Amino acid sequence: MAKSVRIIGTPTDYGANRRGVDMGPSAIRYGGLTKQLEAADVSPSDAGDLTVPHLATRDADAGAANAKHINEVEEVTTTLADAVSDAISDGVTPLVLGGDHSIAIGSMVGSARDADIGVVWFDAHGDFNTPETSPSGNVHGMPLAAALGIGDFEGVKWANAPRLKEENVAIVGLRDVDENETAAIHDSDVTAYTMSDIDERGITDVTLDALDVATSGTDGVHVSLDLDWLDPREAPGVGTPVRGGATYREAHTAMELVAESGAMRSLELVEVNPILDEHNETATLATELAASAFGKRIL
Ligand SMILES: [Mn+2]
Repeated sequence: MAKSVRIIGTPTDYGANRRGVDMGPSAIRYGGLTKQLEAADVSPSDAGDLTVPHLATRDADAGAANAKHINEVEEVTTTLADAVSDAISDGVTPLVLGGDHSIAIGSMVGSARDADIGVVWFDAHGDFNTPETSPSGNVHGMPLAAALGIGDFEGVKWANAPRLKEENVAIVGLRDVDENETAAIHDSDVTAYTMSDIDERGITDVTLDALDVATSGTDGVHVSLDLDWLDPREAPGVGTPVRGGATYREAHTAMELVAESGAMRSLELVEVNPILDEHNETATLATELAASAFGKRIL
């Protein structure tokens, strides 16, 4: 029987510094997501988009300067956590479409609600800032710290995903990390692989190690794919592109290994920004990578 997948659109840009990433879910759907998933022999159903708060005067109402729009981010992630948890309870794999990367807090909290989970985090950035350390105050640079209970998020309670352990979190593909983040990652039990590690050891070894970290003693893995993990030549439609990223084949190989592990409990595709994209190629690439993560093969 084909594996069932529930598509959950989360059209928000409250965590980001560039507008437009809230249109990511539409762009990814338009990029052929359903067809790609069917080619991976899974059975997709689309739950539509979650309701996201609308602010008429967005910039004037930014909330705390060191954690912008924290109340809106809290609302979105709380709604998303329930949607992810409900999908898993229904025996369906949630596929979350962002939206900026702040939504990952909700995905992880929801995925961890009734299980011990690991996380593999494909990203150019550490996403390990806190309101105390963030240079920008944009929450999309903070979701890993938040979900691990690191940092003071203005008393917001979603920051605690009590069943997510640092030793089960692996970041893959780092190449742009703030000084404070470097210290925080070193001080934690999170495992981090940089692009240099991928250069030296190859994507297969690094991804298999990351999956070992995330599956060790857990019930399953949340896979968080920030499209800025890829090189901007492959994925130009992202808010914070950084040169020297994963190639097209490296990204597919990593997702194929995720599928082979059989451990993926939930998946999210984030930071696709159609306003910054070229002919929707980043969104289309996201649909292809999702298919690989769900088991699509060349032969
Ligand atoms: Mn990110």
